[in-house]
Amino acid sequence: MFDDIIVHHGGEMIEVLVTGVTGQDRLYLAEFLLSKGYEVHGLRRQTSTFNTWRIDHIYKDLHDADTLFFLHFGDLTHSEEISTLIYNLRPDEVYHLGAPSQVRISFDNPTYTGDVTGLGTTRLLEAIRRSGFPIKFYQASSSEMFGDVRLPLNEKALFSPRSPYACAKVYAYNMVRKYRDGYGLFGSNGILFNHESPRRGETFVTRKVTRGIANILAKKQKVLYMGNMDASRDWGYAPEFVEVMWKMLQQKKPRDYVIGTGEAHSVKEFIDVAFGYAGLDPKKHIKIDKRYYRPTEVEYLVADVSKAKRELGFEAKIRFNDLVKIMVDADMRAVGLKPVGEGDKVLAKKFPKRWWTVD
Ligand code: NAP
Ligand code: F7E
Repeated sequence: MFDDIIVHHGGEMIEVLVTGVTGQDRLYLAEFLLSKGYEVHGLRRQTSTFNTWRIDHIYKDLHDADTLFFLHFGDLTHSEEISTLIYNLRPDEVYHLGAPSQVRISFDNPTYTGDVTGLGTTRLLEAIRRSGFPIKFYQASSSEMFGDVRLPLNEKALFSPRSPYACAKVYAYNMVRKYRDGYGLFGSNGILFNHESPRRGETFVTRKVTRGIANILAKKQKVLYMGNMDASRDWGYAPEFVEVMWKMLQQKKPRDYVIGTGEAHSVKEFIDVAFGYAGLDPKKHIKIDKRYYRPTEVEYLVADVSKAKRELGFEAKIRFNDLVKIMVDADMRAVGLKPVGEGDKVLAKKFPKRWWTVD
């Protein structure tokens, strides 16, 4: 936790723009920045139906005098909208989290992925450069950029992307570095390994499993169809990861950082621990559906977080077993069941002063 750092400078409110606002990280980040006294502006795409239910608890009527949270329509594929927003808002910090983030789906939508995730980043960087404003920029880079390497990965490791998603992220990562070197932009890449929470999208593997368990217990579902259960990931807890995004932009110099827990576990282990915690036998409920396999898979990823530990004081508090329990408890609660409760106890013990709302 970084409660010690003061966020107001020169007596003025610090304004930030967070691209997208409905995703897992954006929501935690918005809550975190609001708790720090920032004025937060979120970029959202135009939709015909309401899609902001996830932010209802922090959204107030615009006419309330104490409102610090604002939403703006805009799409990362539109240069003009992005430039106008940057120019009109003149934010102090931009957290660029907006991207179609499902790796499997990026194989079906490679050009859209490149446009939003790759070029969308360049649109933002160019808008900042042209504005001439001294805006700090956080880029949501990803461990997927490394590809399939069976060693702990740090900031010096080479990239070997294995999906359209990862290729687009490598392009965006490099553009941030070019704008930093060429134009003096304060731009940092956070190379984040998988981070999860009860707010994780329902199609990502961890949430798919914990939600599936809750549905099985609630007798709404019997079978859970899974893809490659041998793949391993370094899974951390999202609220801790968004705090460190902010911390990166409070450093004297912009740098790139790998963030993870330093432990890898397989999908099969996740399933076994989660089902066991909920008192279920996975053999009775799990089936394989090869449609969830990827044309090129990343089988193993684990972080070496030495630099972030040394320079940012980052060390993940929530490890694999606790993460599983937190997520299963939350999904049981979501379907109206009484949670097992160990996840809730972990949260109360490790984060007595939480800035995020309990799911
Ligand atoms: P997420 O829940 O999938 O959220 C993605 C967000 O991007 C959504 O709010 C989405 O808006 C927005 N978006 C997509 N296309 C857009 C467009 N054309 N214009 C504006 N917004 C658009 O992702 P997350 O897990 O919070 O991750 C946040 C960022 O970190 C992403 O860039 C992701 O690639 C990166 N990342 C995530 C992880 C992880 O483990 N979570 C790890 C490394 C990096 P809609 O709601 O309108 O679709
Ligand atoms: O898959 C395997 C799957 O979709 C994890 C994104 O936030 O983190 C995320 O990308 C692993 C893969 O996340 C199913 O094949 C097995 O090996 O939860 P995932 P991801 O692909 O690691 C990175 C860091 C990002 O940057 C991304 O934006 O699990 N797996 N069975 C499955 N995956 C899914 N989704 N569904 C299955 O049924």
